[in-house]
Amino acid sequence: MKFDEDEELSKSSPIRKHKVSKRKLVRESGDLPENSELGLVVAQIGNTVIVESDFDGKVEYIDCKVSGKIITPHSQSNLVAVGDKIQFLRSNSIAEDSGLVTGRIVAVEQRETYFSRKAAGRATREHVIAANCDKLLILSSLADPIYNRRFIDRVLLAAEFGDVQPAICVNKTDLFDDISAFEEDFEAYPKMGIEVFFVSALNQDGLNEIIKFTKDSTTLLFGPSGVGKSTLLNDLVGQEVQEVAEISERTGKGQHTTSAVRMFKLSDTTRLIDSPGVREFALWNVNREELPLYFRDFVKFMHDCKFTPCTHMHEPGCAVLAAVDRGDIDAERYQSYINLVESTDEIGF
Ligand SMILES: Nc1nc2c(ncn2[C@@H]2O[C@H](COP(=O)(O)OP(=O)(O)OP(=O)(O)O)[C@@H](O)[C@H]2O)c(=O)[nH]1
Ligand SMILES: [Mg+2]
Ligand SMILES: [Zn+2]
Repeated sequence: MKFDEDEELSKSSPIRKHKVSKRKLVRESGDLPENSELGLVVAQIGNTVIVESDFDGKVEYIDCKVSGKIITPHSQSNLVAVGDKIQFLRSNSIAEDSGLVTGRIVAVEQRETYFSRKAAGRATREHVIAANCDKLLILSSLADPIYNRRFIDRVLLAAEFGDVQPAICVNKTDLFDDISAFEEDFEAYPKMGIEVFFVSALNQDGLNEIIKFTKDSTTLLFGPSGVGKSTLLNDLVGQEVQEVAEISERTGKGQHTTSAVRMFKLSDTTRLIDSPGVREFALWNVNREELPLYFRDFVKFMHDCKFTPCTHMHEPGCAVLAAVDRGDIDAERYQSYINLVESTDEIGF
């Protein structure tokens, strides 16, 4: 099993991924080697995992591989993700690319939270983008590329599945004189307890709310390519730590500039994770019956449906449909629900 299973990521990675041919022996439990050390995965670049070790305040970075025996409770997803707490064994060599001491990951701890999707491409497996993050900032933009509410709603659900607190950041407000129509389009979210921030990362406008949201937690920035994730991250870090690139003139889309998931430490308690822009986002492990429960804005109406179970699609006396008709449930949210139900039909859940 390869641990870097993201085709999109490997295609655009400057460091070519070489096939992991060596077999990995994955076990759910077992004894750790005596001299293993605790570390935190802070970056994943192709087959290389950068691990931060903090021993009595002495911070060090180790260039690790995942090979040989590994103990992990997550054998069904990628074995290692940024944010994972791991045990590693140090070796006495220096990595050519990074100049760091090398090591080997021997165990991964149980993930407290995670943000995952169905792996890109044809394979059906889970791809955990980040583990143990407290919050998720879904980045989108008013134009170049224009936001997609279907995408946002799917990502919100994935956050719910993994127990990560989501918020929505709508970037590039500088491109419009009047953004009131856009603000209206996002009105449904604050009503269900999901914060929405309208910002211009370029002009550093509206960032205070984001600083407040991310303070004292680990936050993953996630969204399509070109929406300004790395621009915003650089603003928040206060330095140009991540490369930023122009939108393609030909397609009006981003150019997949960021190619690796990478964590940055702003203070002892605040961390941000930048991630590569994705082309598609499919949910992992959607259960059709449970789906409505994850639509927070549907839940309070569902109890009044005449039939149980109710798919909220066509049943007479459906309270969710009635709420959509009255405008008490946002029509676009309902459309996202329908799309998801239809996609679960296709994949046979
Ligand atoms: N007008 C405007 N442009 C912005 C803003 N934020 C970012 N951009 C531009 O959008 C382009 C893409 O920005 P990036 O930060 O590289 O986007 P990204 O989301 O990190 O993209 P990937 O790494 O490819 O996923 C760059 O040309 C930025 O200068 C903004 O607030 N307003
Ligand atoms: Mg980027
Ligand atoms: Zn119903």
